[in-house]
Amino acid sequence: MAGEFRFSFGPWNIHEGADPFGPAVRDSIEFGKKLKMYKQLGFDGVQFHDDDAVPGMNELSGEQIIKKAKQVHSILDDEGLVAEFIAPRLWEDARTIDGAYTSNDPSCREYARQRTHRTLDIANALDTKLVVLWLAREGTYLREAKDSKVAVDRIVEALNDILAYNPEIKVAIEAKPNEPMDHTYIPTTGHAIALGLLCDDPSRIGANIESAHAILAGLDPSDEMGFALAHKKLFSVHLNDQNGLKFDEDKTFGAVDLRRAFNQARILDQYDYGRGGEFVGLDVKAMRTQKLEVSTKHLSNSRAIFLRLVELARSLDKNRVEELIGQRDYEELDMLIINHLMGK
Ligand code: GLO
Ligand code: MG
Repeated sequence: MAGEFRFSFGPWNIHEGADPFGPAVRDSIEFGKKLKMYKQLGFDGVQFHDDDAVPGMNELSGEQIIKKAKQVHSILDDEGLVAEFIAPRLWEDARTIDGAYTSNDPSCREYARQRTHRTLDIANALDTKLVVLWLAREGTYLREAKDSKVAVDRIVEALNDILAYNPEIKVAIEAKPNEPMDHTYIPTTGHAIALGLLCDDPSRIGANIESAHAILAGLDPSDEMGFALAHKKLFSVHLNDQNGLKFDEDKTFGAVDLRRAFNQARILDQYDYGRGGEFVGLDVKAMRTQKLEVSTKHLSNSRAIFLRLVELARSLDKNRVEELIGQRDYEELDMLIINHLMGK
């Protein structure tokens, strides 16, 4: 039955529409108001950057940070919401200009370590055991600027530090091949999982697969999901869509390539994604043209499209699929899928 999935998104997915070439076009919605929208839109989980939960955290003491995070926890309780994960925002501070864990400057790497400890304190206060690491600036604009072998060693060191700081924490690495960097060190799910194997407790390192990031790496997101599922490493997903190789668009799930989205919904449903408490997470942006009053449709639409595609995956004539696979008649299988998606 479609509907057994739990959905999440991050407060940054309700946004003002600024892009690198133009300012905000919508008023900001205050955090408390955003939280009130979750249930109305059909969502139960909140994804957090550390400073979404505790704004201005670099100016606060460790104790103050924990106190503020606990207040957020009680607001979540009041709204009937839970925190899905916390992600350290390691790409805005001046000390992360040249990367965080892979910075060439030891004092900047130490900043990243300390900041991550505070993130873990926030995770604890918000009662989530999952940390997402989008390694935004762990890469280069210029290949000769860093040593790629040393960079991987340093990321492993940072992961081991996280594992040691809180033995209950699991880390979902959100691989992305580019943007803001030219090249990153952990561009795909395969890299993320292999990285985990170098760590002190590989069982606690997995992946958060974002559809658009896989597409930007020239890969099919559902195959990336299959790879992670085979390794029991699919800790979270960031569903969205992407129109070819350009900037990271974070479009509504299924809005570009319905069949590609169908295959993601299908594999997640087929292998009981969510049974272990995983959320169907979205990472989608409203178009800049959208007016404030209707600037959350990308969220409810993505959710509705996902559920509709799950229904389609379930109603697909599986015997016929098997038969056509047996006959190796993939042209007919192609038509079967297309007809099914077209409601025939
Ligand atoms: C950017 C990423 C970003 C992360 C978020 C959580 O490309 O998708 O939005 O998902 O910061 O770490
Ligand atoms: Mg993402």
